Order: sequence, then structure tokens, then C-alpha cells
Amino acid sequence: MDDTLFVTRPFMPPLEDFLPYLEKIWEGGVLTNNGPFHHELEEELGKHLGVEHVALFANGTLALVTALQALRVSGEVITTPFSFPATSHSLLWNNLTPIFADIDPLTCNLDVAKVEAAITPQTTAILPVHCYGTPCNVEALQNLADVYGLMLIYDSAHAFDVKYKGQSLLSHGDLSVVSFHATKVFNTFEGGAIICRDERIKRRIDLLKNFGFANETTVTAPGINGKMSEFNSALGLLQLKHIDTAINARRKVADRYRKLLAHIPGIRLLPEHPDTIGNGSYFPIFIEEEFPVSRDELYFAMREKQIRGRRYFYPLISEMPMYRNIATADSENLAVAHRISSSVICLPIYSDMGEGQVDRVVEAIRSSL
Ligand code: T4K
Repeated sequence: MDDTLFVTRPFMPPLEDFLPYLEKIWEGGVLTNNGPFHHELEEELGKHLGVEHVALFANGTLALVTALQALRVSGEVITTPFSFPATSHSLLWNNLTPIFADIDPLTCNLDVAKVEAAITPQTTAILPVHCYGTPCNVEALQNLADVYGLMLIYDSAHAFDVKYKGQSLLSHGDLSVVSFHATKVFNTFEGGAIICRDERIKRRIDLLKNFGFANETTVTAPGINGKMSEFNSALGLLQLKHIDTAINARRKVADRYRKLLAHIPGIRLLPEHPDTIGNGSYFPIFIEEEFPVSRDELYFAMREKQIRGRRYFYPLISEMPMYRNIATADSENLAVAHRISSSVICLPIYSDMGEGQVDRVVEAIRSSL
């Protein structure tokens, strides 16, 4: 039997529970274009998360690209190099210039002082990431955005159902973009959404994700096809019924890792924050100098044992060919991000991961001591 442990596995509700949804789609013949399941999922997600408006998308990347379009962002946008390429790619797709700022070593999110130092007369927005679902310093970033008159768009791809000070983390910023990709805690196979507070902006987003159609004969913007289908929306409705169980199970895995990995010299964990209830979406560890082997030696030793963690995020976005000639991509400007990127391994974590499997991962780490 294949006993490979991947960095994640999707939560799969019982197949028979999906069949009634499929039957309804087959009976109704509406497969996409704002159908009944699409509408219902937007409503249900809004209620579940306690947020004003949800605009569903075919994936998180299209949602990011559209969020920047919807706010007519221009010029320079300050962002993090420590993320998945989609974060910065969404800027290039909008003909915007990414300006990289360094990150905070304890949260792996943008360092607010470094963001402020990067602001120029051309800056119009900040695009931070709640990396691994850890909240950015949302108060300080909002303050900066207010003082300098900047738009604030969060890449919240990892942050579904994270609570910060009793509220959904997704309620912060002008817009917040979440991913429902198969590898995420809440998945619709492929999918994503923009969370927004302003009804007019939601209308503009809806128009932009549907080619710019204002009505049958009027096209008011060069919109894109970003719509989520009825199949994916139905999967979301079914997932939502199980989401609390799925996230609680992930949190238990995270707790066990925390307990077993505490006090191993050279292994650093992300600190927990009393104001935050996390979603267990990732479990990064940082291999520091005192650990007897390097990050890559440990990573490949674990792979030999069929433990396929991932080095999220290595390399940095700023090291990729389409970004490395930007002045702020210089490694001296991003010293912390480089250190974190070369020390991280995200361990396997998913909702049906058993205690024995967690122990196997920990044992593989301990065997390098
Ligand atoms: N912003 C941020 C900060 C993001 O992290 C992402 C995506 C985005 C924006 C863009 O959102 P989307 O447009 O994707 O909605 C994965 C995901 O493809 C990607 O969604 C995610 N971030 C990123 C962090 O992880 P890969 O290249 O590592 O995926 P892959 O295919 O190697 O999958 C990882 C493991 O997951 C596999 O080894 C096994 C497991 N897996 C994967 C898939 C696809 C499954 O068990 N079943 C599956 O169907 O990027």
C-alpha cells in the first residue's frame, strides 16, 4: 500500500451526498453563469464567515486579477516576495509594478515599517498576504493605507475561516481574496472569491467576472470569464456543511505537532497568537543553524521516507526571472525573506491525518538529530 504523506489532502465529503446536487444540475440544465447553486453559495458563505458580500470566482488567481481591476489600481503596489507566484503575477497581469518589501520573521507577513519605507508618489495600493493563515498586522496596515491614501487588498488565499479578534480575518482591507483550490481547507476543486464590504464594488466585480456585461446588450468594461460553475458551487455547499469538522481535525493535527516538536533544538515553530483562531491550513517549521543538518538535507531525507512536505515558499517570488531585475528584488532589501525561504518546510497536514502519521513525520525529523 502507498503510504506517502503529501503536504495536504483534500477533505472529501461522502460521494453519495453529492449525488442530489448533481441530479438538480442535470434536471435544471443550468451549468454556469450565476445559477442557483452559485447564488446560494455566495449567500451561505457570507453568513458562515459573517462578511457583507462574497463574489465567487473560478479560482483565486482570477479573483486577485479582478480585485485589482475593480479598484482601478495603477502604478506601484507594495507586496511580499514570500508567497505563491499568483500574488505578484496578478500585478503583472494588470500592468502594475510590484514593489517588494521584507517580511517579519515571526509572522512571515509584510513588515509594516518596511512597507512604509517603500511608499513612493507612484504607490497606489498594498497587496499583503496572510501567509499560512497568520494574520498580517491589519490595524497598522489599515492605518498606513488611510494616512497615505492607499488601497489595501489582502491575498487571503490561506485564510478561510481564520478568526481575528472574534471576526473573520477576511473582513479586513478594501477587498480580500480567498482561494478554494483543492489544496485549501475549504475547496471547490478549483475556486476562489473576493470578499467586499461595498455593494457597488461587488456589482463592479460581478460585471468584470462576466466579460463586462451590464445587461444583455451593454458591455461596460473589458471583463474576463472568472465565473464559478454550478458544479463547483455545489461542491462548495456540500463542503460548507462539514467545514467545522474538517478544520477542527486539522487543528488537532497542528496541536499534536506543536506538542511533539516543542523543544527540539534548531526547529522553530510559528508562535501562536491569543487573538487568533487559526484554520490549520499549513504547518511550517523553520530549520535553524543549531539543527544538525540543513533544511534541504532534512527535506530530501524526509522524501526518502515518503514524507512529502513542501518548501512553501522557496524560491522567493523576487528570485523568479520576471521579477529579479526589479530594484526592490535585491536580496539585501529582502534579507529576512531569504532567511525564512531557505529554512522553511511545510509539514503534511490534513483533516483525516491520523496520530500515527503525525508521529511518523516527527520521528523522521528526530532521526536527523
Ligand atoms: N495566493 C496565494 C498566497 C496562494 O498560495 C495561492 C495558491 C494563490 C494565491 C492562487 O490561488 P488559486 O488560483 O490556486 O486558487 C498549490 C496550489 O495549486 C495553489 O492553489 C496554492 N496556492 C499553493 C500554495 O499550493 P502546488 O504547485 O504546490 O500544488 P500541487 O499540485 O503540487 O499540490 C500539493 C499537494 O497537494 C500534492 O503533492 C498532493 C496534494 N493534492 C493536490 C491536488 C491538486 C491532492 O491531494 N489533490 C489534488 O487535487 O500549488
